[in-house]
Amino acid sequence: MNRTHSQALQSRAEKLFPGGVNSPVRGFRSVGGEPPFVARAEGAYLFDADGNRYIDYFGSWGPMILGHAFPPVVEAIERAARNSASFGASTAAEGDLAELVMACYPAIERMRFVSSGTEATMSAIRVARAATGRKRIIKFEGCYHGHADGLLVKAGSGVATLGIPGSAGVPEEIAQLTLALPYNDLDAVRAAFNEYSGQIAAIILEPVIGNAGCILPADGYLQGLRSITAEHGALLIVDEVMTGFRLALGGALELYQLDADLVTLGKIIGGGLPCGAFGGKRKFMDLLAPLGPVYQAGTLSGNPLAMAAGAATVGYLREHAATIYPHLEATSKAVAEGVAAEAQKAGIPLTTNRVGSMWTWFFTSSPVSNYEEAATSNTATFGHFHQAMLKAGIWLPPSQFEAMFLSQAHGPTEVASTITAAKEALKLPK
Ligand code: HOZ
Repeated sequence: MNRTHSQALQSRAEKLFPGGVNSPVRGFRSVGGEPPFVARAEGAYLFDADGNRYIDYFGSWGPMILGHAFPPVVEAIERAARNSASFGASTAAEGDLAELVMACYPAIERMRFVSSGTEATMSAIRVARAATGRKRIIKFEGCYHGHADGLLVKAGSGVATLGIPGSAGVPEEIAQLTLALPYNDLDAVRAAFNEYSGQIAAIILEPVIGNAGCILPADGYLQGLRSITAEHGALLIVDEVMTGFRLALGGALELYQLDADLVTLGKIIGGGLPCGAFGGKRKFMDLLAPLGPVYQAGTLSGNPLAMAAGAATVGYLREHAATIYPHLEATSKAVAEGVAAEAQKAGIPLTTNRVGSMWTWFFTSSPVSNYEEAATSNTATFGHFHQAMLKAGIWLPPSQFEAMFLSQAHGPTEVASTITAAKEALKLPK
């Protein structure tokens, strides 16, 4: 596979950006090999600067559920752009997307748009602290909620990928306010509420972890968190940046019949443009300025292009939910189980965790129900697998600790090519 142009672009990027990238996991440091530079994408396929074609299994890390350059989304962005890219003033488009979101998320009575998932989680925590007058928060090991200071404690995604225990530059005083507990362990949560009685403002979690690889909640775990927070007067913040509109139209809240005080959204909600949102119970959201004392703002919040792309995406999902979600489920099941069967034939220990169109192949024989177990994966084997798949034209997320995603544009052809490629890629060097 010729990668001459990508290599030249990488050399230039290394002179411009730390590590040659604008977001750490894109650097391929944990899997080895050189990252191709993307020139364009269509449907289920990415095309690099040298014209090589890849089946895309990371979908811009989640947003591209309808496939790349999906015509209704492209047209909506084009239409909006003709009216100018930004106003910094209210538009009808914000209400259009908000109504769609609220129709899918009954837990959201009021919401606010921001420009990223990081802003959404950071703002939701500020609201929770204001609502309770408490400082501490609970998060779970391996969950990633963006890169705000207090949320990088034992975080997943690039933090786990690069083996950074916390982040330099985060003051200890801030990190200490975050209690990082093992996921899927209600006793640990009860113990923390006893130890820090009256001090915990909120629990924030990924209802299905995507940022330590895909890790599912045990039966009753999410409901358990809901009861514990209610009992202790703390808020439950469900971070659906990754799972929102992906696991179901109403995300994990719908799938697991869960209620939340606050919900954070990103990725799919912007149809591939920079967009996030947080929302929830009115009594909490009305604490925000200009109604209340919690300050939060953004020049590009509710950006008209992002609103248009988001409304085209969520609107399409809503209209076609009855066919899209079963298709995503069937295609993901076929590829996830097909590759797992090849690993079994090759005698390679592999644990597959999947819910809908989100999954991870962990190179370990043990079940994976929390970050500690995910960390038993053989990351060198994952790196070998990743490189071999890329050479065969299959682009997986470049980390053992990220989830795979597919889109409505993936189908039996892509599944068959992926399984064939995996059969070869799983021939590991002795
Ligand atoms: N934090 C993102 C994955 N969980 C990575 C974003 C990116 O590198 O684009």
